[in-house]
Amino acid sequence: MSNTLASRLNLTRRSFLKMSAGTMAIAGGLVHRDGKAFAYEPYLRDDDLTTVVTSCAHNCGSRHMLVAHKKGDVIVRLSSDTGEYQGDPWNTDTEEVPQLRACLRGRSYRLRLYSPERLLFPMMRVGERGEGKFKRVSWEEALSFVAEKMEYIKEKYGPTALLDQSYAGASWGVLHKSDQITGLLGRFLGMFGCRTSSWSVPSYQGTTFSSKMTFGTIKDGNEDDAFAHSKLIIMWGWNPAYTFHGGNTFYYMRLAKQRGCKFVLIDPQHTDSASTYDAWWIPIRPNTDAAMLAAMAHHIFVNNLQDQEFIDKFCQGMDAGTMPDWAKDRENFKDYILGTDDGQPKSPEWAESICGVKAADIKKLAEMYATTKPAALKASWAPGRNAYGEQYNRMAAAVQAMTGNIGVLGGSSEGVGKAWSPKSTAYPQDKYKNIWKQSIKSDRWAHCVLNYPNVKREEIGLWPRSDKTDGQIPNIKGIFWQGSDWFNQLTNINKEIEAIKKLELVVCMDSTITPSGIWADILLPIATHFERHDAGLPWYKGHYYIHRPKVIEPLGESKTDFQVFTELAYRLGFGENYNPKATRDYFYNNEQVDEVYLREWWENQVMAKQHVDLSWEEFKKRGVYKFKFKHPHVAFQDNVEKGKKWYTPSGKIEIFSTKLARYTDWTKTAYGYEIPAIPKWIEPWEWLGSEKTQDYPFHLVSPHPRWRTHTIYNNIGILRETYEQEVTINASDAKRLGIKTGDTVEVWNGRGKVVVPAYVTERCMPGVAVIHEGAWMDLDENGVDRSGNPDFLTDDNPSPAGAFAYNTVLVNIKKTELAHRPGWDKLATARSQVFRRESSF
Ligand SMILES: Nc1nc2c(c(=O)[nH]1)N[C@H]1C(S)=C(S)[C@@H](COP(=O)(O)OP(=O)(O)OC[C@H]3O[C@@H](n4cnc5c(=O)[nH]c(N)nc54)[C@H](O)[C@@H]3O)O[C@H]1N2
Ligand SMILES: Nc1nc2c(c(=O)[nH]1)N[C@H]1C(S)=C(S)[C@@H](COP(=O)(O)OP(=O)(O)OC[C@H]3O[C@@H](n4cnc5c(=O)[nH]c(N)nc54)[C@H](O)[C@@H]3O)O[C@H]1N2
Ligand code: SF4
Ligand SMILES: [Mo]
Repeated sequence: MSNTLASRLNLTRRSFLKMSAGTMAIAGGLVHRDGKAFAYEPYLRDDDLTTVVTSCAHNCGSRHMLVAHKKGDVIVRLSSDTGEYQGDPWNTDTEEVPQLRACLRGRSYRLRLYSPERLLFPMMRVGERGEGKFKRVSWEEALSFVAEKMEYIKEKYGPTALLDQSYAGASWGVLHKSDQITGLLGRFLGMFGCRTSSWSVPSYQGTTFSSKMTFGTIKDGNEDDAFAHSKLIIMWGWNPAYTFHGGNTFYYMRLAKQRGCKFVLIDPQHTDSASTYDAWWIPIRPNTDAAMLAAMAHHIFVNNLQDQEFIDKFCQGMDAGTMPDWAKDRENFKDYILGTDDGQPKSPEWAESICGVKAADIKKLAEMYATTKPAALKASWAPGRNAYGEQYNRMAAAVQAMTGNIGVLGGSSEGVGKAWSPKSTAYPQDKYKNIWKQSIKSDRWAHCVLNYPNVKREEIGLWPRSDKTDGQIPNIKGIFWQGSDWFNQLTNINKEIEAIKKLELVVCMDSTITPSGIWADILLPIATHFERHDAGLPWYKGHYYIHRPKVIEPLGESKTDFQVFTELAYRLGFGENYNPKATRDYFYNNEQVDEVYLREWWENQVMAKQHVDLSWEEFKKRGVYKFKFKHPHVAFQDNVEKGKKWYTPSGKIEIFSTKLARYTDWTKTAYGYEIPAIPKWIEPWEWLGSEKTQDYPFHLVSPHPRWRTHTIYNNIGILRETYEQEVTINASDAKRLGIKTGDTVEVWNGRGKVVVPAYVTERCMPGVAVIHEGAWMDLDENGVDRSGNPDFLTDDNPSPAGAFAYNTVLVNIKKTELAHRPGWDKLATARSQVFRRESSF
């Protein structure tokens, strides 16, 4: 760094020298230069190793313990919870205090940590965007580049020009966070004064809407141990054997099974969860769930099986008797179901033609659910990740309520399903206020960029934060990805590819070379959770904290996100405000500061507010703290047992929503379109009942993979051996198309084309195709994706309440001569060689 640059950046000579020395010290210790760092010594016994308790990470549905066994600064083995670390006897594993045992992904983490795709140095693009050509640069060059571009863009395009696309990759730590609400990037761009936020959650935006409208909160979930008390569990679009929703869900469901619980699966595919629990499988046409639930409600009403006492006491708008006085003339739920106003009873026979489920089955299930007490209808998110997905979620809540299964142990009111709340943030929240300049629906950024300024509010789900900026369309010129691989994961990637060409700055902060990173201008190498100090939080279910010490030194030149943002903030003039406990040399010396944040979090929040009687030092020594509750946590138990009001305008469970009923001008809302005040079946824009099936006869759903966390772990060879990225289709469809298992096929629609092998089975209903999300996109010269990433086929058109319509997709399928490449195995390794060869080593 030159002296002029040092003085321009307002560095003292002392901090300048420290920085230079630090840089050299790090370069001297580069791991990949040191052959020993990668040497395997296979027969090391535990006595020869240091054992460190930490937690697994990422947005995977759980948060388990990982125990690192290391030799020097290298992790040579990973194991998991044995029950002993919280101070209990070895092997403690009870219903109250279960072990937090890692899955195969977590146990293979070493291969991700030390993978060839690991990003070790800052890299700058030298070719065209997306071409994948980068050169190694110093941190100094990288940060100067970013800071200068940021100032230029803000000056030229105003306060909404930088798009925050942080997401949950670094989730569920308390200090190194990447979410949109309390994450590090939001505050950084906000304090800088140039930020468009991305407001919608891909996972469950329709469900969020539903939970808020119906219950006034998204904390409508029980803790997983409550499942052990159910007599009937209906897995509605839920496959916990694959898509984890909590760390011990399966354990508690197995307890339920052992105690005689019956299981049902409503899903277009017969899942491994259904096999495990010997569930009654009801295959359903995708996206028709609201119709089937309406038909169940119909059968329950006409046979008077509803819990009328519960309805009268706790619900608004379930029937005429529970309508509020001010809306007596409006349609209530029962009238809609019986067809009083529109002349169409939503009977099982009506639903049969929509859902492809026999009326007799709908009646049988409705009776089972209404008469088995307690029964858990777990309405998962995938059927709500659809066009009008919010209607499915609202309908499920209505059926949960009419059977009185809310607020009781063994029942379920999930929705979003948040339950126990950890103390989740270690920064002083007041100082770090999230600053929003403008907010759009996350997967409409490309639409916004391509059509600016001729964009209507509802097209991008514009959510005004203040009157001053109300209606102002953001002029997006730059993107930051931190903890997200969103270029690979949002809808309609081909549209994103068009839009990214118009940007002037694309920054990717990641520990790995990712498919998104390939499209960036600058890659900043980020230390993983093994290389920094933090505490791990449960993912929605479970009540515990896991300490995450710095297990090894950061590989290569990686820095934590917090270090990078703090250093950039100093360069941009707000460093002290951004990270008030740090001084200017935090980029090289962060450990004490992080320790202070974490200790304060533990002492002031966990110990003081959650009545935990374990000192910070003791917590660090043990590595885990598990809460013991007297009873399983059940959402809304106090409402039902003690008369507490729900957080809705009426204080009741709102089947008829006060808020929705009172909107008059929908164009003034982020939704843009009318949403009925009671749940209704609304036909999706693409489904097996639509005319588009003439060209695209298959309905594609893209669930989450068992062997990956979205895109994470796609490059792990041993996990790869357990699966294929493939399209699953029914045997009768395959026969008609002349396709056998293992044949390479192309799957396409008007938005894109992907190439994958086929898997032929009876476990997927006819007319339905399944491709798991998260494959690393890999384009050929004609723009065809060879990896089989379904987001080349998904549509970015949003559902009115904001749901990402990931599962509302029609496609066609045929055998092909085109080549499938299962992600980047060879390519990635080769590519990472390119990354290194182009560097100065
Ligand atoms: N292993 C693993 N676990 C994960 C994740 C991961 O990437 N990997 N991701 C986590 C995250 S971020 C999330 S959001 C959750 C997602 O959790 P979910 O939304 O529950 O999971 P999905 O895997 O998308 O879908 C579950 C089931 O829904 C079915 N389905 C799809 N469309 C429909 C429909 O229209 N109707 C019906 N009835 N069924 C349908 C699918 O066939 C699938 O079997 O999972 C979390 N858990
Ligand atoms: N077709 C289809 N597509 C979908 C879905 C679907 O059901 N169908 N589901 C959607 C859903 S629910 C979700 S949640 C999204 C997930 O989409 P993403 O959030 O983009 O998926 P991840 O693969 O988890 O990407 C997280 C990235 O963060 C990085 N990371 C991890 N830790 C850190 C850290 O500490 N710092 C930094 N800077 N980076 C870190 C990881 O290396 C990884 O590259 O996918 C969505 N896409
Ligand atoms: S479920 Fe998630 S947290 Fe648990 S070990 Fe697997 S990847 Fe890690
Ligand atoms: Mo998600």
